[in-house]
Amino acid sequence: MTIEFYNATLRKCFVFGLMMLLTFGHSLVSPTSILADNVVVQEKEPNDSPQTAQMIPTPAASGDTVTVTGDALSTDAGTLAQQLEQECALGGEPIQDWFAMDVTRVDSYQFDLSFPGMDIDYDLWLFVRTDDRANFPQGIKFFTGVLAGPGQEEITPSLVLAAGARMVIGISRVADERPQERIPWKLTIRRGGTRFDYQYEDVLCQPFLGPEQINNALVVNRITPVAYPARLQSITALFLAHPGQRSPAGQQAHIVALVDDDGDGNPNNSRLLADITAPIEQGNQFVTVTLANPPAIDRGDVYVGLQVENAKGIFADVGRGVFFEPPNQNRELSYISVNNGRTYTTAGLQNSSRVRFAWSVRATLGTAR
Ligand SMILES: [Ca+2]
Ligand SMILES: [Ca+2]
Ligand SMILES: [Ca+2]
Repeated sequence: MTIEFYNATLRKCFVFGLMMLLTFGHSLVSPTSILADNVVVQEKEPNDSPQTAQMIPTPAASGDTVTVTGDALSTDAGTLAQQLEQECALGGEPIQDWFAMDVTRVDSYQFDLSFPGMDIDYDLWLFVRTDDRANFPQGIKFFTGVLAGPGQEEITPSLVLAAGARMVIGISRVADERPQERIPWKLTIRRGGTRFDYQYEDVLCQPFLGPEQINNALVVNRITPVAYPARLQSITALFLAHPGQRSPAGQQAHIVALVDDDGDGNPNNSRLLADITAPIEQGNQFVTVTLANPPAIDRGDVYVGLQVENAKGIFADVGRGVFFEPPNQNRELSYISVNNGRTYTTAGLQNSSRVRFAWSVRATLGTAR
């Protein structure tokens, strides 16, 4: 199945985008232990644009870290991320220091930006390099960002990154109380650990509304655990309030998880792992449900999703796909069932410009040991 939709109904909403950054970007993350073989790299200027981003090494194995040290003034040369400017109204925050890192193996990677001074403010941005210059003229596609207030470290979830992806990392010195002082920053990238946050889409700045013609369907994203045995710890789904439609506020969402033991990309022989009713307190929010005593998953795939119920204001919300670049361009991650889970087909989500999307459903898995 190919589900095509248009961007006409998208909401350009700065407050919403920021709220998402602050709430989801700062989801609870327990730092993983730092093992030996730490690599420390010095920043090399000029690294002031996505094109001149400094290549940095990738942590070689689970438990390894790569640390980059550098500094910035808010008046240093930098580059605005056009996508953020145009879609989020987050313009006016040039990114002074750019880095790039090739993901050689699928794993979780946590990005941690620290700096001294309670009145100093840096922000951290993550993009994925793309060849789709027609839709992304700077060659980068926004993935996520963390922009806490002055003095606060910026820490991402332990994001699962696809092998073959080139991550482009931006460090921005926000105008703060000491603009004349060059302040050092330290970026630490930790690979692996016991936590794996699966996020295939970006809804932060441009919360695309999903296809409203879908109703009473089950929509799920396929997750292939990085390591086994794994445990599904939580599922996080976005529930947008669609203009002109009933609000999902106060409704009960039906959230599901399936296990497909053979992991063949066909969930038609999957079994139900969880079927959870979750209250939606208000619209335009992520709802996270935590599984109690989840069983260990030894092999195969997990599918997480929800039931679309238009009458309750629950639609098939989507975000822009971030890991559909070569060599991952043929992967299908989003599926749909229109017969109550009896059979599923790939959803093939894209807009009229052939930009691909995924259901805005995420999950956290842990190691089961
Ligand atoms: Ca710098
Ligand atoms: Ca720079
Ligand atoms: Ca900040």
